[in-house]
Amino acid sequence: MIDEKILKDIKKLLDKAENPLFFFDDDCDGTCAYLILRRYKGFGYGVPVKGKPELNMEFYNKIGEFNPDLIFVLDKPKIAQEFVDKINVPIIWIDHHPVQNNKGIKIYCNPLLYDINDNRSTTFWAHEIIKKDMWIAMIGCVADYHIPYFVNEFTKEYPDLFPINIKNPGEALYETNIGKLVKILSFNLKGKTSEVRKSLNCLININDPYDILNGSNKEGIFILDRYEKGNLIYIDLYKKAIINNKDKNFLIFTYPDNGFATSSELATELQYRCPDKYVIVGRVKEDNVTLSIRCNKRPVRDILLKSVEGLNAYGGGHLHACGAGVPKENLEIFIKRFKELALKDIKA
Ligand SMILES: [Mn+2]
Repeated sequence: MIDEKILKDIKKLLDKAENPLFFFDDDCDGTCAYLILRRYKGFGYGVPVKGKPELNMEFYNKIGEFNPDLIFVLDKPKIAQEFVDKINVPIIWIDHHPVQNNKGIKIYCNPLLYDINDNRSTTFWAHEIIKKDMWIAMIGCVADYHIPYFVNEFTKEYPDLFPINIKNPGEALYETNIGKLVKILSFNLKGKTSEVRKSLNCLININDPYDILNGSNKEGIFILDRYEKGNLIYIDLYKKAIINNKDKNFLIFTYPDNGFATSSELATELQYRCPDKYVIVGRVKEDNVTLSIRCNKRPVRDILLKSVEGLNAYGGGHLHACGAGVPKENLEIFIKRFKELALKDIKA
């Protein structure tokens, strides 16, 4: 468990900051963590970090552009040491991916430092720090397949967003309005940078989740509208993936890039609907395939890491949910290795 003092110290630094800058992973967890901190502070620039798991020198120009006095890095598994070394501004890194050994981080807030089984989401820790915007905290936690301890309090306030009988994260995602909000938020984080920025600005200003669900003000309408456009693409891909679903142990589905990267959401939902299978969803863009891999029944990260060896590929993430990038020409061999290793685990 992360020490109360660390959480308090982070809040103090945020309170004192005159120009905080937030780098955050552009998924639901990273974004909700950002929203919780940013809404509390009332100002500060936010930079979504897309794609690659590392915050690296590509983002160095943001320091000169915004001239921050405090930097948050949220939900990014890695920060290039060179990036840390070159910056003369304190960095607070809140994350829940495998522990890294960077030097020069002011506060490294990662539950895995204290308990190898505690990988509660970045959003969860942001909420522990701020203790506000519980509805945003619920969205980020449920998106990361975790039901936080404050669920009962939340249900009392919003019974129709999260009914009392919901006990597991899969149900929470696919049978509740909080789950719908996860999808709404996720789809708003995709697409053109300028559109994503508009969505984020709306989310900073919305105080009631029903404004989104019912589209009852102009921010809510904008968010709902972008969601509905994305959802058409999503449903189409989902149907194709399910039709291809013949194998007993594996559900493997790839689709060509269409500017709407939704492998992660697809993989998570397919895993919920097909809990006995290893799920691999890949988006093919030019010569590369970006993969989302899920297996709730068995750990899958080691299988992934072994399968990418020597293939000019990368992979990583959580034990039961991870991602990888594989050159298209190596996809077949990757899948073959992955299946062999997974079948060994099934038989064991
Ligand atoms: Mn996360």
